[in-house]
Amino acid sequence: MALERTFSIIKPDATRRNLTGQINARLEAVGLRIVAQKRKQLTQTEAKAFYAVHAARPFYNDLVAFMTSGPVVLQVLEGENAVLANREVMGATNPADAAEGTIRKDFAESIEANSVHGSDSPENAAIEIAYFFAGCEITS
Ligand code: IDP
Ligand code: MG
Repeated sequence: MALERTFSIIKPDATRRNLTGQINARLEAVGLRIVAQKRKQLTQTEAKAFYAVHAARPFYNDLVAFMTSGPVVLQVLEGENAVLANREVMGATNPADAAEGTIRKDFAESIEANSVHGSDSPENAAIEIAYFFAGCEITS
């Protein structure tokens, strides 16, 4: 087991419903520590670049519109196997498939408006963290 960092976003559907604290409590309950956090309105450029891997998918333009439809909360989470631990507490992409007790099962509105983002690998976590946070903004 290794102390690891992952990147998380509380998405606009969740900030709109004032769920930041409830989602943070779920993260902390599974041992993830929020070592950096900031609320931000993403620009089109930022949302497009962040989801560039999905640029060819039919939902890309809708996804960018959704991610810029309101403020998000950008986070760096730290803990044992943080990438996997966060994916587990998030639940499946489609809330209809998400396990009981996961964030997406309990809060997501749809497969698109699914309340949270979490990195899918340590390599992508490092890239995503560096895109939104300077090293001096992250404190263990
Ligand atoms: P993930 O967030 O569980 O890693 P990805 O496949 O990486 O899922 O997709 C990124 C985001 O794109 C999802 O969280 C969701 O907001 C959106 N998305 C994924 N699949 C669909 C879809 O079929 N329709 C609409 N939006 C989707
Ligand atoms: Mg993903």
